[in-house]
Amino acid sequence: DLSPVRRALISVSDKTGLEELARALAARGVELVSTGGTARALRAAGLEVTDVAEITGFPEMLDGRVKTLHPMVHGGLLALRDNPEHVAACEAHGIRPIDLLVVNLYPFEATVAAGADYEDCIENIDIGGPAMIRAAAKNHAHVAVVVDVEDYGALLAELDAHDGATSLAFRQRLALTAYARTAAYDATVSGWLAAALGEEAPRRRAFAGRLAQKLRYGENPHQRAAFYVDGSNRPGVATATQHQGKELSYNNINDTDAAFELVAEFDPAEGPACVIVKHANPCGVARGETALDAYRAAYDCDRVSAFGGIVALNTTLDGDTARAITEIFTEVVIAPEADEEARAVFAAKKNLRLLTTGGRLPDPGEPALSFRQVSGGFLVQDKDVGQLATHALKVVTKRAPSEREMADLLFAWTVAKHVKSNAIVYAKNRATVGIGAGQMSRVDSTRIAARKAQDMAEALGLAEPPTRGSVVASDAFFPFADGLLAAAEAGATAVIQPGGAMRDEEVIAAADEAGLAMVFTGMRHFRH
Ligand code: 93A
Repeated sequence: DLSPVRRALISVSDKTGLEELARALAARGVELVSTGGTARALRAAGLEVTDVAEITGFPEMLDGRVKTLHPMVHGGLLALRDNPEHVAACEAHGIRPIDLLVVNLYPFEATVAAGADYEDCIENIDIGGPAMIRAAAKNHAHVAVVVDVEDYGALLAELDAHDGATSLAFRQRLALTAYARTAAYDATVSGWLAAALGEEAPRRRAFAGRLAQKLRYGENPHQRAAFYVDGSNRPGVATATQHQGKELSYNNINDTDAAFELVAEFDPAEGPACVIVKHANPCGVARGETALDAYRAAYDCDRVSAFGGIVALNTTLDGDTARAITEIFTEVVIAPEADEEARAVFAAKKNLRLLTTGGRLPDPGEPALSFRQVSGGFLVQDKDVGQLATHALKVVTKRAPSEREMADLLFAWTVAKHVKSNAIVYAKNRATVGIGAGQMSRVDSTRIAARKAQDMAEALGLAEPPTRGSVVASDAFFPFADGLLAAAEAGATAVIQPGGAMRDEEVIAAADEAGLAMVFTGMRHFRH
C-alpha cells in the first residue's frame, strides 16, 4: 500500500513553510507544479517549478477564479493507477498522475474576521482549492493530500520512513483531515451568508468548527476532548493570548468562557466589574470603584467556592488586584489587558493561567448561536442576547423600588441570566451576596442562596446576614408565593422576575403583605 511521490501540485495562500517543504520535496526528486503566486514564490527561492497553466494549456483566468479547474489537473488527481481503463484514458489525453497535493485555501475566515465588504468576502471563497482537495482525498488509495501547514513535517517524516513514498494509513488520515477542512470551510461560508442576510435564525445553514487544540482530556480524565473554534474572532477564550501556565483544560475553557461572557455585560465605562466562576456558575460578581474593590466584593460573596475558581475582569488587571487574587489558589484569570506589574506578580505563580484579549470585550448583544448535544443530534438556538429595556419594567407592587434598590435589581437580573436555572441571585450595593443555582425547585434555590449568605456572615463575623436589605432576582417567574416569601424572610426588600405565572396575583399579594417592591421584566432567562 505504499504510493511513491513523483509529482506534487502545490497551491497555497498561506506561504508559511512553503520554501522548506518544496526544497525538501525537490531534493527527493519530486517534480513541482504550482499556481501563479505559489510558483512565483518557489522560483524566487531558486526552485524549478512547472506552471499549472502550462499543463492545462489555459492561462489562469477570470481574476484567478479558474486556474486549476481542468481535466489535466483533476484527471491527474482522480485516476486510479491500478485501473487499466483509467491508465489508458490518461495516456490518450496526455494526463500525468499527481501523487501529492498541498493546498491551503483562500483565507475566507480571516477576510470575514477582518471586516471585509461583501464583494471581498465573495472573492475569497475558494472553489478550485476545495475541488482539488476533495478529489485527492477521494483518491487516497494513491494520492496524499495536505491541507495544513502543521502537517508538512509529518509528510516529510513519512517520505523519509518509506523511501519517498506514503503509506495507505497515512493517506487515509490525511483524507479525513482534508474533508474536515472543506466541510468546515463551506459551513463558515454558509454561516457568513446567513449573518449577511440577517438570517441569523438557526435554520438552513450548516455548522462546523476548526480544530484549534487537542485537549488532554474532557470533563473527566477518561473522556477524550478537543477545542474547535468557529472563526468568528469573538473576543474570549477562543481568541485570547495565554501569558503563562500550563494548557487550559476542557473545564477551564468552559468556565473561563462563562466568566468572561458575564463580566462583559458590565460596561467598563460604568466602572470595573469582577466575576468569579466555579463549575460554570458565578459564585461571586461585583462592581467596584476599582478592580480591586470589585474583586474583593466578588470574593466575599462565597469565599469557599471561590477557591480554585476562574476570575474575569471587564477592565485592565493591575498589580494590586493581581496580588489580591494570588492570596488564594485561582486557576485562570481573564481580562482585556494586564499591566506590567500584574504580569510580574503572576509570573511567580506557575500554576495560574493569565489570558488577555487585546483590550477587547465581547459584545453581549451580538447575535450568535448556542448548541446543545442530545442523543442523535443537537439543538441549535439563538444565543440569549436578550437585553432588558428599562422602560419595559413594570412595577406590580404598591411600593416601587427605591433608586438604590433598582440599581441592585438590574445588577442581580444581569447575573441571574448567567446562572444555571433555577437561578436566584441576592445582591446589595452592586455585589452578589447569595447565589442559588441549578436546583429543580425555585424555592430550594432561594433557600440555598440565603443559606450560603448566612454561612459567609458567620465566616466573616458579620452581625447579620448580607441578604438583610438586599434585593433578589429570579431567572423565571415564581410559580407560588413560597419562594418569594423565603426571600423576604432572608431579608430581601425588592424582587425582579419575569412574571407571567398563573398565580401572579397571589405572588403579588404576598409581596405587598411583606412590604416588598417587585418589578416584572416580561423576559425569562432560563439557562440549563
Ligand atoms: O479562485 S479559485 O477558486 N480557482 C481555482 O481554480 C483555484 N485553484 C487553486 N482558487 C484556486 N486555487 C487557490 O489558489 C488555492 O486553494 C490557493 O489557496 C490559492 C493559491 O494561489 P496562488 O498560488 O496564486 O497564490
